[in-house]
Amino acid sequence: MKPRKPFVAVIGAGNVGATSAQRILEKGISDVVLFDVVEGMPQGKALDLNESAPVEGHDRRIFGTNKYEDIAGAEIVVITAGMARKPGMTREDLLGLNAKIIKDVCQNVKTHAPNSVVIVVTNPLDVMTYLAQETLGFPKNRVFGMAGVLDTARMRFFIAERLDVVGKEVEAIVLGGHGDLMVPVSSHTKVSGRPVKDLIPADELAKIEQRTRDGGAEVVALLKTGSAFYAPATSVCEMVKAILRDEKKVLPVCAYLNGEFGIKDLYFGVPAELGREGVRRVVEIPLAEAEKKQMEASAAKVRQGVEEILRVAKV
Ligand code: TXD
Repeated sequence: MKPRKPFVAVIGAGNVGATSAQRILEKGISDVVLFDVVEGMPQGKALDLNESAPVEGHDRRIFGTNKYEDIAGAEIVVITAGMARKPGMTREDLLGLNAKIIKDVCQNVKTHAPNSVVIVVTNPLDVMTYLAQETLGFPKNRVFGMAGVLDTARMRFFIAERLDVVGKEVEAIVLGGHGDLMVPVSSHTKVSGRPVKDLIPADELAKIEQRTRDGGAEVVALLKTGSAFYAPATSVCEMVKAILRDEKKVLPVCAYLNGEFGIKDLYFGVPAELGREGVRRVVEIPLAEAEKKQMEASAAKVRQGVEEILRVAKV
């Protein structure tokens, strides 16, 4: 049996990859091909997930594989292959380790799924997305990264928890690089239509913003053996759905910038409209002066990482 088109290929069947696959199947979005280099592991997880379908009541199928030929025809390729952080590690510590993996994966994606839309998840996210596009050579709107949906979800939860409301009532957006300098845009944050600044005192809001920046590390410190995967997988699934269903939905995405927000030749977290062809356009929103400065600092840090990767990976 083969996956029914349009289907999604997930590269890396670890925590984020397998959980993303689970979400895609259980929400009935598409069939999935799950690839990993570890023999038997993607096949085992696929079998386990297929066996859940009768109880879950969906009709989607997943196929586990160690052969890149099986991703041929995928509409979307989600790349989660690579190392995750351990306590005390920054995302940047993963740079050299994951660069090799991303290059290998992307060479294979280029050969076997040349028309796909590619979502990069591997950290350090903004730099790996840049490297992925360089290696793939695909149009830049067909290669982008997942981080902003996750960072924003974290901020929405922290605000919802503080105000004792449901998370979906909180509208927020976190932009910039997926690192310590990410930019929670409180000037655009609203709860049931009301500006958050009218609901939470400034000093408490600043703490929530900082907790958002440290959101990944907070989970890593508790888990000790790896990093977050439930909320990351939900975020991947949200992007996959927007693309496959051509929703033209605006989400915070690590997209290629060519002058937008005053930034050039960089993959960076910005609001972007997603549809079947990938990023349809970057949506520029007005920012407060302080937020603009934070965006500049974050972009400078991502650029440093890109320069390092170009040296290390010799693209
Ligand atoms: O917001 C975000 N972008 C992120 C990113 C949120 C959460 C996790 N983030 C990063 O995703 C994390 O820092 C890692 O770099 C990746 C994957 O995290 P995950 O938690 O899923 O890591 P695992 O469980 O260790 O899984 C990684 C899998 C594992 O099964 C390896 O066998 C596989 O990657 N792997 C490979 N697959 C294919 N090809 C190659 N070369 C390869 N090397 C390892």
